[in-house]
Amino acid sequence: MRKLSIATAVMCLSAFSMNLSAQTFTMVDETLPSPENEPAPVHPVPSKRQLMWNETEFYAFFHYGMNTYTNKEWGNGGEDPNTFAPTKVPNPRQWLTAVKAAGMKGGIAVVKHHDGFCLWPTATTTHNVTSSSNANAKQTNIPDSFAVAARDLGMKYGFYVSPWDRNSQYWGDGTSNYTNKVFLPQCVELAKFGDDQFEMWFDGATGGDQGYHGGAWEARSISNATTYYDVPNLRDTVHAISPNCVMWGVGDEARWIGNEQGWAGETNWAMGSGEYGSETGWYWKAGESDAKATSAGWFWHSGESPKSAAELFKIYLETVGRNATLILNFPPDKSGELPATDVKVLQELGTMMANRLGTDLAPQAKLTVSEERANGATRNYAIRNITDQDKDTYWATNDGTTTATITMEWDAVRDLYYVSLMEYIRLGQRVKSFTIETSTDGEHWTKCPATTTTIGYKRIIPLCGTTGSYRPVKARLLRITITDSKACPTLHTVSVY
Ligand code: FUL
Repeated sequence: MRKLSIATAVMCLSAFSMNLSAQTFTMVDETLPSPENEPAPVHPVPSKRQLMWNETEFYAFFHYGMNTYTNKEWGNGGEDPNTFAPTKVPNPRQWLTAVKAAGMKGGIAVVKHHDGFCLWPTATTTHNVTSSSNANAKQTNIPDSFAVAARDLGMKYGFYVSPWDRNSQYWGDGTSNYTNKVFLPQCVELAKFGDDQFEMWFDGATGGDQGYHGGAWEARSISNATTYYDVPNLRDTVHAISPNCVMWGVGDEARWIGNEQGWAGETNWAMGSGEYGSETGWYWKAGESDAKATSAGWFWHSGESPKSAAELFKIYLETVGRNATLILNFPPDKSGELPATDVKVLQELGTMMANRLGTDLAPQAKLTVSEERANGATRNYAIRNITDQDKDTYWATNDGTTTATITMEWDAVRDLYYVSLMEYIRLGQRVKSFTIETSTDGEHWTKCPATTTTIGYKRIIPLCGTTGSYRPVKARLLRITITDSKACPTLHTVSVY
């Protein structure tokens, strides 16, 4: 964004005072050239915390709590605290270590589900771990041990705290007591477990059959979550403590992708709602896909088994590879640890990720491009920027050019499987369509059959045309043609595997 020079601002000010025409007065003009010649942003653009959140890409969900011991998915809130009886002290370090092996960069721990039982000693309710007579429960403080382990392992972390609370006498009682006495203070307690949290997860579920509600055993509901939970205040309060914490769902800073099956639309805008988003959305709200890695439910259930590494890799391609983040659920069992079968599949997934997406061939390719934007005073927009692994550099065309061709050429025919593209989303999501073609000789080209519309933060295209197979295309050249863009395209990374 460029600021007007003082002289220009003064001229505008005098014009403003002469004819009082407010329309002619503006302090920011994105059409004036800047010394760096940076392209003007295409709004909306992500906030700093939304950008950092997107970079987390692939992280785990851990559903653990009262339901682990009742074999339920939704408790009614009337559960006896003694039912929460871990056979060992719950071990978040083991959870995070296991998912790190699969290439995940962080995790979100459920610390209060809809049954209202809190997995930390809290001043807001007696329905918490300290009320269980089990010795391991008394040593349980999930937010604390989860945050400590995450920092030790160099991972990002956050908490799922259910707004809907079927234990609380106050929830849905027609007053603001629940929000002011229970929910907001709980979020504050959780924010204080670390000012470096990346996401707080607020589920949208509200209402259902009878809940305990302090003994009332009523079916209750609320009509508007945003006003009931006083969301603007909630957001500001949490951000004042943990400034980079994206408030998911009810918090409105990132969106649910619209299904729990682990896929996003091939066309997927970071604005709007659902699997596909909306090209014309007014504010930035990128998609997160929540998916189960196991067969039974979000919580652990006896007899369940994990999906195979190949199935999980396909989910990764259809979410992270389609401009969404992936939060993949692995439920700890009654011992408070992830079962050995889950740990094994996570290791297999890690090996598969390294084998399939670990060696980028793009830096070795000769690059040619139809146009490079004119240099700024200290920065350039050269095509080589897309392979330098520096997220602050990018390639762009000049203003007014919304189509472009990038060709990569290797010294010999290679087996190519995937192309990964990333827009420089600090300047907004811009590309509307592109094509990918490969060639062995530079004369005959074959178009990749995958749908190639939006890119966004990241798009991974399987060159064989389908996410379900792992088949190479033999090629010495690869051509990316951007066929439509909202403004000059800006790409910061292209990788080829
Ligand atoms: C849903 C909840 O109702 C489920 O129990 C689970 O926590 C899932 C991730 O979100 O809306």
